[in-house]
Amino acid sequence: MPLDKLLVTLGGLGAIALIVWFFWLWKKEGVAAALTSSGYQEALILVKGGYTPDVIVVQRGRPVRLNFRREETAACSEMVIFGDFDKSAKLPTGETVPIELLPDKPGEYEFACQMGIFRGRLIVE
Ligand SMILES: [Cu+2]
Repeated sequence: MPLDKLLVTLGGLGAIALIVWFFWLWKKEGVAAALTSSGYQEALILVKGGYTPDVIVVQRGRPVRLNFRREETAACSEMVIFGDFDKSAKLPTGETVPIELLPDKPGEYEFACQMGIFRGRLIVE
């Protein structure tokens, strides 16, 4: 195949890939926390084999309350740690444990179990 034809073919394939990605694969990441009447941005996070949801989106400058509910007994998820906010909490099985944060800078902040196996992210916009 001559070089110019090859380039046109490759260009066409690239355009198709871009279109497929844009329409079918691209979606906004994460779950937005709900603003409650108390002024908190709240989200419930299920802890079972990981965090569900594992990406939570909040707005900066408003207090955030993340309610962790652990529904397993595996030692791995015993604690949740927010290193950037210097916060951690024990998560007894079957209890809902709130973690309150005040994110004042936009960015992405990781949270994880004590061994760093389960991971999630808090996106501050
Ligand atoms: Cu762990």
